[in-house]
Amino acid sequence: MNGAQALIRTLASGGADVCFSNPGTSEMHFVAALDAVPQMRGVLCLYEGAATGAADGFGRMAGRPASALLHLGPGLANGLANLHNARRASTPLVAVVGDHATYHKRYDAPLESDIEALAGSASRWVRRCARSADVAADAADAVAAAMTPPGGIATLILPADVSWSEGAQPAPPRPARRPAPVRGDVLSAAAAAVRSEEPCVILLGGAGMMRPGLEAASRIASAAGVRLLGETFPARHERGAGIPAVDRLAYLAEFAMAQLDGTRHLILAGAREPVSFFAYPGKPSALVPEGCRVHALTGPGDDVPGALAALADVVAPDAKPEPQQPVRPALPGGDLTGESAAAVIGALLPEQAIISDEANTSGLWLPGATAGAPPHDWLALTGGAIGQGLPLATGAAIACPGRPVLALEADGSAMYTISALWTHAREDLDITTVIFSNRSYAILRMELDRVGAAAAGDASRSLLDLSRPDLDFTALATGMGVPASQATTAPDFAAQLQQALAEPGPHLIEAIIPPIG
Ligand SMILES: Cc1ncc(C[n+]2csc(CCOP(=O)(O)OP(=O)(O)O)c2C)c(N)n1
Ligand SMILES: [Mg+2]
Repeated sequence: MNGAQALIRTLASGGADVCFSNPGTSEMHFVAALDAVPQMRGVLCLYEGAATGAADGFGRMAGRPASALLHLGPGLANGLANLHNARRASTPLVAVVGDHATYHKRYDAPLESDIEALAGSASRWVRRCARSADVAADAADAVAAAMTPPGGIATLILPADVSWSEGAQPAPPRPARRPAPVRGDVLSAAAAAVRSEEPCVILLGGAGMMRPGLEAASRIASAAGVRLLGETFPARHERGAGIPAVDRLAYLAEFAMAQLDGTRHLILAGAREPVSFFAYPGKPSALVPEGCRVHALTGPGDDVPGALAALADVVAPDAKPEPQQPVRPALPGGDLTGESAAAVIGALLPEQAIISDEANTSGLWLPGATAGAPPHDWLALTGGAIGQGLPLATGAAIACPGRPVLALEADGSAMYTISALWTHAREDLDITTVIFSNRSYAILRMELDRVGAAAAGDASRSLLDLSRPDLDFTALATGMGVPASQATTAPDFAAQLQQALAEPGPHLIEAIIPPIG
């Protein structure tokens, strides 16, 4: 067996059995090995950012790594923005980066570059395979590294001759490390904070945004003075009717500061200490209010739901979680706006939907409109690098066949990785994409004022404007095999969304809406 076959067998038996791929010459033996190893599903992505984003979506929903196959340094570099988002999401992911044959590197051929340097920026683990006899052990180590709580990116650099040389054998999966339980003294300190009855916020993040963590947190919130908040951009938030609701910390620092105002104890459960997304002249970066004590109930790799349940058992042993009641907005009439589009989505959201949310400014009303919809998963833009949403939907749909996926996409962000639509069609994925076509980088128009940059001229305006020409998303989608329509009123949008959700396979609706503000 050659190195590539042993590698793929080892990845697949370790659970990394989908490979989102954009191959090149140095990966041809990897590609050929897919025929010999049917346990591995190769999925072609037409841009590396679409492959890494899909691997992120898969990992978030499957709880096990997908792999991404990338072509040397330039292929990895094209995939880095979504690897960055995956890193911030703590997604388990194995990136396989093909390289020149070991003996070819010294010739400095055109694609030669410093792969390790690029990989190091997003990976928690990087290894270069040296020999085909070792490649399977390297792959098993990569899967284990990716799965080590809370999850992260393992990058395996695969020279072409290691891939094509014989003498390899698959390796068995390594046992996964379990999340660490909360320490007694940490638990006592958090319990004392809750029992102080001083204003206390539990900031939830990571695994704390899933149902078991939310239910435990909801029990704790029955204690006097305790409020719950969620991190601004969760990797995966289970929400909807029957699940305890939690508001997320606002993106805008002034709103987040208002949410945290007066807090004396901030308990971190799977979340980092809150900071402003950007610096603004004269405004603070750290959002913890003055005089507030921070209690880290969990650190990276700790058992977040377990810690919350242990805290609930101490401070609220008899409390029951308080589930969100089912409630939906009425279908609106009239103009299509961010607000009326959100009401339509809230009214029609199907059971067990997965939402890939990159709606940006047009998404302001979505959390409220969908809070009481049937239970669903909400995947946010964890690392702030736009171009995540369409690929993330690819991976989520492949991880969860049978569940409807909604990609809620701002127009500017959609264009970064628009080729993901082709993979939606190629793999016949049940993804409904809604493009919020406000023909602008609306958030940057807002930020222009907020950072105090004096700009009102045509030159600056034109850099934040997506018209001249208008993007034709229905043409882009149909050109890649995705049936598409355009909506300009709320009832139009409702009818088109209803139809798209009723039919299997991918659809795209371009919702023409005005920019906010
Ligand atoms: C990879 C990357 N490049 C650039 C940016 C800067 N950026 C932030 S928002 C934005 C435009 C967003 O426009 P759109 O997606 O249409 O959303 P809208 O603001 O209109 O709601 C840009 C370019 C970024 N966040 N990430
Ligand atoms: Mg826009």
